[in-house]
Amino acid sequence: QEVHAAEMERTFIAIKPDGVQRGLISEIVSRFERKGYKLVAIKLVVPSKQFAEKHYHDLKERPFFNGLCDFLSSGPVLAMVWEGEGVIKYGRKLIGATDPSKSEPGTIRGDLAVVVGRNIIHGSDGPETAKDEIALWFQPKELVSYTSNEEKWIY
Ligand code: RTP
Repeated sequence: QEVHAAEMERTFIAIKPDGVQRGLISEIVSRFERKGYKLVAIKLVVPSKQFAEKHYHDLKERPFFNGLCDFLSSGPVLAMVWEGEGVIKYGRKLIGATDPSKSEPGTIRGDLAVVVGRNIIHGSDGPETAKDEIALWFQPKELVSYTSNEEKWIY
């Protein structure tokens, strides 16, 4: 059966420089894979400070904005787009609360991080931001549409 790939929801997920440096790429990618979500784009990039400021533009007024943008642009970031039913909201659930000291065990931040300034991963917080962030980080041709054999067992 053809799975409704066209209208499937997509979210932007990034492993921040701390997660990359700590060797957590495979651990994090595998959690999204095993859940049943589909990877449709992935690349390793070192964002410029200006790019980081664009990504976090909503937080411009926050006291930690400058440090946050410095940090995001301090090294390689693994940028990804994941697709699946409910992936925006449930992806945030897999990630856990912003502050790892409050994230539940079993979540990515709960299991793998300690402080809010080094919380290893970012995930879009809603459909609008997902759309904007995917467009900011990826060109349309970098998003790969394909049918995986597992889909008929997931949906
Ligand atoms: P993210 O966008 O990275 O998934 O995080 P979030 O929505 O859970 O949290 P948000 O409030 O949007 O904050 C974005 C990132 O800013 C850093 N942060 N630092 N008090 C602090 O020092 C502080 N608060 C937030 C975190 O890296 C957070 O992920």
